[in-house]
Amino acid sequence: SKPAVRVAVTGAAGQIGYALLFRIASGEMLGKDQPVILQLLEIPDEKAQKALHGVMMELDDCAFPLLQEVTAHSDPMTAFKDVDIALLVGARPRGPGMERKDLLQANAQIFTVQGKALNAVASRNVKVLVVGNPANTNAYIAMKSAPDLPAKNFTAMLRLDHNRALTQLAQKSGTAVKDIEKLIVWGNHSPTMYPDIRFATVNGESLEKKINDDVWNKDTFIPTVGKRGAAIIEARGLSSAASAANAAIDHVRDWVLGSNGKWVTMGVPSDGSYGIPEGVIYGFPVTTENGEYTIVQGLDINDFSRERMNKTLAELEEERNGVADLLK
Ligand code: NAX
Repeated sequence: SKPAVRVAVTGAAGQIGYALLFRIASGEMLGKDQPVILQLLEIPDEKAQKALHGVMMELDDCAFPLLQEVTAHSDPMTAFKDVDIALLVGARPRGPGMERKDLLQANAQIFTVQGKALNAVASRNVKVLVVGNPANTNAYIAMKSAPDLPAKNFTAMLRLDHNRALTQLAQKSGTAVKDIEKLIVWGNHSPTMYPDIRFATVNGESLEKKINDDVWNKDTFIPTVGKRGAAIIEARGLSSAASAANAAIDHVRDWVLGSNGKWVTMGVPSDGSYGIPEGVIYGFPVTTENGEYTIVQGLDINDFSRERMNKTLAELEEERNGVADLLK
């Protein structure tokens, strides 16, 4: 059988971790013929480590045929040793009275340390997905902290936004999600993101024409996708977890196994495409093949789209400026 792939997951005792680990171990992320080793990181705190061991007991109790080994860590230098894939889920949540700037700084510290650890000990071709918020800026910090690794291997999760948008579109148009293609979510994983339906098709026909409701697009669709995370918190009393884990599985599966020509949204370091400054981790339409993604080129950007794309870019640049001192 194939040699095992080493997968690190941080924040492994958290709620996304709980929805994610069992699906990785069952082969839904890397394939039903791909053995995996899980290297799980949690904070050293006794309660977190105890909870992590509880999750590992449950992993044992699933007797997953593909799960070769599971290890628990409190130090990224051991957790990331030789990993091929790193899912950076753990992050500092916003506490009471915490300002956005404090949140950025606290997370910048975590992702500096983790970026350096990846740089030191991970596989030289490690694929990194940052889920922990602010995801794009955390990915940027980790990338900048890992100068010996390929920058293109640092990505942020926009796939949940993409999937949320797909279902909104399918419901509005009375079509099936599986038939919708060429949807894009540009920019930051935050309410400023821009879900762009101009190129989307359903069974090859223009979805925008089929829906034919510009007011719905601007006043309902775009804000609904942008505020979906808050709506879930309002309804559930907890933030999205199963859907976030599902999106992480989708992101990595497509990256590793290929999207078969389909467009998917990934937060990736810009190469300057569409006027987005190089290095900014930004949601782009990509196709994936042979373990590499390629940004879809040649799309026409109209005034409305440019304005939206600039707005979400401005927020990312502001976040980056807020942590610039830590990256010197
Ligand atoms: P939880 O608070 O349930 O779990 C997070 C876990 O991470 C905790 O167990 C904590 O001990 C651990 N942790 C914190 N700092 C760590 C560190 N330095 N190293 C290792 N572990 C650490 O949060 P959960 O609901 O699982 O969400 C995790 C992150 O995902 C949050 O930052 C959240 O905002 C973010 N999300 C991102 C989404 C996206 O689309 N990009 C959507 C869902 C989610 O909101």
